[in-house]
Amino acid sequence: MPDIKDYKGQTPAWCPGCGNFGILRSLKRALVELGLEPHQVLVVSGIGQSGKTPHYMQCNTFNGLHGRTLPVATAARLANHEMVVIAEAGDGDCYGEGGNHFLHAMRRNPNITLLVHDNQIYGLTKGQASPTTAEGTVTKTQPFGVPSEQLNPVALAVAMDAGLVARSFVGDMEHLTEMMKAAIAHKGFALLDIFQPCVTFNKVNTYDWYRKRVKPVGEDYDPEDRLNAFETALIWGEEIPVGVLYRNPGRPAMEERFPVLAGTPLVKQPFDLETGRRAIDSLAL
Ligand SMILES: Cc1ncc(C[n+]2csc(CCOP(=O)(O)OP(=O)(O)O)c2C)c(N)n1
Ligand code: SF4
Repeated sequence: MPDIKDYKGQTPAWCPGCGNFGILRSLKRALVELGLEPHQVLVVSGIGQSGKTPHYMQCNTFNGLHGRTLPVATAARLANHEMVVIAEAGDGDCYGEGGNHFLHAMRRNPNITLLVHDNQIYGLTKGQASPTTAEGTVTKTQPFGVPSEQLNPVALAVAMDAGLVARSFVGDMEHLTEMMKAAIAHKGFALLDIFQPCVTFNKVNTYDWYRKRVKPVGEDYDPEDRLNAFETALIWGEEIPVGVLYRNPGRPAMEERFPVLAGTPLVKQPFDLETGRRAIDSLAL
């Protein structure tokens, strides 16, 4: 049985009180509770405070370019469909720089879990507005207030018929761990948008701000009712629903659409250098 200590990586350099600590702890707990050993897991990230997560874990890891976590995660999953692939991203990283990849990952539906550390700000670069920063918010680079409308990532994901769409808050680590387990267990693309207070650069969306608003969906909530899920995803204000907001277990995962991936993972298939060389030569102009 795996133990949480098996996943221990470098000591985090996040600010004391940062919401990222709760995400890191919950992820390790979720993996252990699912019985996954570090060698079975790949954690991929882009750039940002969220992007440092792989440094703080002991498993297969890859820290890539800003906004590019999803293409790397998708390619890794196609190369080895036995690997559990977790993509970590910030709200700026995923919904800003990586917005195009976010849309196309939802269309393709690879079996990966996307954890968005949604602190509603660019943390690493010291507090510029991100796509989820509320309109009108004053930041160092938007001294007259953010002029654009706030992106609603969960409504967008329901509209895109993403495999699983969930939201949680680091202030309730039990809930967060359960949501991570549901996202990882889902066969297909799973988005988990996580409210992660940036205690240094976001003085609006604090632990208290979230605590007053987040409200788990009830036991009788049906995540497979897409119209209701869309209405629920649109609720934002004094009350913000959290939980598995939408699920479509019927969509085939990307891997299932390629017959070549049905059996042995590509990384375990024999590689013939001569065939590879001929394929490359045939592409040369
Ligand atoms: C293509 C590109 N644009 C901009 C940057 C500079 N940059 C590094 S981190 C960062 C902000 C990260 O914010 P976010 O993705 O919200 O993550 P957080 O740090 O809040 O976790 C930016 C703009 C970069 N590294 N690459
Ligand atoms: S700047 Fe914000 S997101 Fe970055 S480590 Fe500090 S509290 Fe966390």
